[in-house]
Amino acid sequence: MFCYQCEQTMKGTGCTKIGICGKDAETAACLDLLTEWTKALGWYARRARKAGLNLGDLDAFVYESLFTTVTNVNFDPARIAPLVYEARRRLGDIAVKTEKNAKVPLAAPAFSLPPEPAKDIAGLVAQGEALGIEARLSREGADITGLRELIYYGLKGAAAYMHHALVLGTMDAEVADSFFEILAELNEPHSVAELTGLALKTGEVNLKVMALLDHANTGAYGHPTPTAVRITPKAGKAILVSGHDLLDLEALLRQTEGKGINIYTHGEMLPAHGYPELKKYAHLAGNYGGAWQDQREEFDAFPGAILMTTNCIQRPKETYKARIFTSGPVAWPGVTHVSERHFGPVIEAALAAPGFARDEPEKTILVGFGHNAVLSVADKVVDAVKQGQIRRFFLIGGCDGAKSGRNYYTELAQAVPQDCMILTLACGKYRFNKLEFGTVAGLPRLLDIGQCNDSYSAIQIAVALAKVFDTEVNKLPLSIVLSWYEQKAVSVLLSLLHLGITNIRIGPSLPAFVTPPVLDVLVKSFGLTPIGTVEGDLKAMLN
Ligand code: SF4
Ligand code: SF3
Repeated sequence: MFCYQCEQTMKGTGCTKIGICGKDAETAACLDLLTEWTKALGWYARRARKAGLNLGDLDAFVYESLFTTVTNVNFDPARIAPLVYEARRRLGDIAVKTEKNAKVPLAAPAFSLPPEPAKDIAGLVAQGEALGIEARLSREGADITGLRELIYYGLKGAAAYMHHALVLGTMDAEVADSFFEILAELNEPHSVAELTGLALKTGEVNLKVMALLDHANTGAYGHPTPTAVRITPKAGKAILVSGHDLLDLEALLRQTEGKGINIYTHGEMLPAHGYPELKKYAHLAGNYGGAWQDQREEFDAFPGAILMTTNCIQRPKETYKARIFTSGPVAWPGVTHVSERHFGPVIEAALAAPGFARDEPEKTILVGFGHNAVLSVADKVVDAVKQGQIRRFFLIGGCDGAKSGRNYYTELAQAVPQDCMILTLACGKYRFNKLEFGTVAGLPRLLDIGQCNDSYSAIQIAVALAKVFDTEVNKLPLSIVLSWYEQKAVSVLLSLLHLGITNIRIGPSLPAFVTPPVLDVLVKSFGLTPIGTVEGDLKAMLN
């Protein structure tokens, strides 16, 4: 196997025997095979759309396939194989329909299709092994391969967000066509410059997708409002919900109403507490634990059932394997997968578990500072900046992870001067969101904007402030320091670059798939900077 798609990749170069994430070589090969079929499907879909064909729910299938390959989502070849077969079936179907529709004979693609999917998983694994990144590295070299991966990872992240928007009823034909277009281009030969352009286009598409998801979330659940969230348990039976899927959480809240079970959020589900239509459920009791990488200890200690709605799942310990469940694209061999949001088995497991014996003393943190909430106090913020009460804004956010070096983000947040405000989002916030930051100009100094996709909110806030100050985002007193781990962070970064936002700092280490010449382009064009020391970076940002 060879995989270098996430930040914790082995030795910063690539996982070759087993993933640090727990992905084994069989799963990696099946995911590589799915990748190649999805790209080929994209090529045929673009051709069919150009011919004016209606492709039905193909977009939903493509989003699901791409989402499945994101880090820490699906570790189960038995659940990946059906997607490979379905991709093959759909490709054949579209090819036939397009041919039938055509007035002149159509040119065949210039690339070769993956081999006809084998009948069993061992056969699929053998096929996937021959199609991995290594083959392309030796064919196209590190720069081109890395750029193609950058684009593909960005698209995967965008697909995850689009999947969430779609389950809430949002569809968008233009976005679907853009996905097909980018996938199609990944099959074509391209120069470094062309691929860099395609990477920025991927960022543009992801920006649209994040806007759609923002609309879908706020349309379904209202605009988040500042909300104190309990971070200590209450006595009683309990279910812990992790991941990003708000619809899963809502369905579970409905199904557990009146059953005496408290629902706790974990990881990226924390921002759910800010949404009026979710916090109205009295049994949405609080937030438990920290970011994803601490789950094996935290889930072990949690006295109830656990539901993983999206990434990041880690290899479950035997101690809780029977009371952890997956939904949507998430899968782990031997873990019960809940389909169609029928959470009966999760509820039964929660009722069978002991639950929390007593109320712990109440402690809370604040969430719910989406664009609507922040912009409702924009006048106050602008006055405070004009009067010198707020010197600067720091956006410190992104993914958390297990590798050392991430204490940089805690130390940076702590070192930010008292007259500066910190905006945060995604699971990287757990590095500091339970610390006391006090207030500035009568406002909390730490504002939790939401999940990683709520980067859209951060962008809206920055754009609105730039308008009030009659300047551009890059000239605002704003510094952006991102932490990345998986591919959604890649899509967010590409969106920021597409918007022309410069001087972003990124860490804790640089992606293995970005080669020095490509990094050089990003540094020269966008001032993208690897994080350094807290002291040095802070000095530079405050200057
Ligand atoms: Fe390694 Fe990350 Fe790939 Fe897992 S997702 S195999 S940790 S690079
Ligand atoms: Fe975290 Fe996995 Fe990226 Fe939505 S939950 S941010 S790492």
